Amino acid sequence: HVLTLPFIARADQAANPVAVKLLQLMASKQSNLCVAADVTSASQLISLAESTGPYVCVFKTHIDIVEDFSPQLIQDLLAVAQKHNFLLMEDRKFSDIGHTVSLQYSKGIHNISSWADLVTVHSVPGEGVITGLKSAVPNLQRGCFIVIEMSSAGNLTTSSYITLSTLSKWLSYECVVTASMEICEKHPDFVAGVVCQSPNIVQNPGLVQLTPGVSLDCLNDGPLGQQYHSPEDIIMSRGADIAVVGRGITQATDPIQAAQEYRAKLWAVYEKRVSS
Ligand code: BMP
Repeated sequence: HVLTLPFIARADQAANPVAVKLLQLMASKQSNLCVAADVTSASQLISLAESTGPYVCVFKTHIDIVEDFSPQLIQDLLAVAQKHNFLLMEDRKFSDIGHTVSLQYSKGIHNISSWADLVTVHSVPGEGVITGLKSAVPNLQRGCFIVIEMSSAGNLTTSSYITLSTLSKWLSYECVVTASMEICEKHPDFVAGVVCQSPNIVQNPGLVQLTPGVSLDCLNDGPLGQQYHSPEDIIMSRGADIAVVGRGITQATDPIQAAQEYRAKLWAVYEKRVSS
């Protein structure tokens, strides 16, 4: 079963080269922690990468929120990624037609395809969104994560309240998951994994499940809609391979200590999972 298979064994079964590298890196670094670096200045971004870098497998950015963005920031980010051995994920959530996403990926001031090992993409536009992204990076080792379920309250991707009266909602949810997984299977060279909240969506051991909404201290962020779960819940019950932690680390009094604590707790639950 996927959930009890160690990352290193799954690396042999991954088709996307970034997924192979990621699973190997997770095993060697003993980290299944992704930090969500939702900060708005270049200096904050670099100092967060420097301080949390030793403890993460993936450093996830929203590069369009950085107010003083410059190409130098990317050079600095790449240097820190190399120094601390983590991958860069730009959480762009591409969601347009293939032609447009290929331009959003490889053009503009952020030139995402030139530096981000991984990007996120919504499956809503259909397969063309993947072919569009792929067409922009014919000679680069790049990968994407398809967003299938979201962590936010009231999102339209949940099956958690299945009753007879919501049967049609459940059926449409099932269709979205199935169709999204079909896209994954059609593009194994480019799809590294999925972003979701439930176990059993990922059946292929070569795909990685990334799950946001993790906190040791909070259950939600009030009216903004984020919903949090514990490391135990996210790894054991929800099937996460990588847990995404944002404010739990970025807004901690001591982000280094918080990153160490999240890494240790998340890794311990993973070890429990594979030995069960
Ligand atoms: P935080 O832990 O501070 O709530 O941050 C969560 C991060 O994960 C954010 O960067 C957000 O964009 C991302 N995310 C999420 O919260 N839920 C999803 O379903 C998908 C996401 O990418």
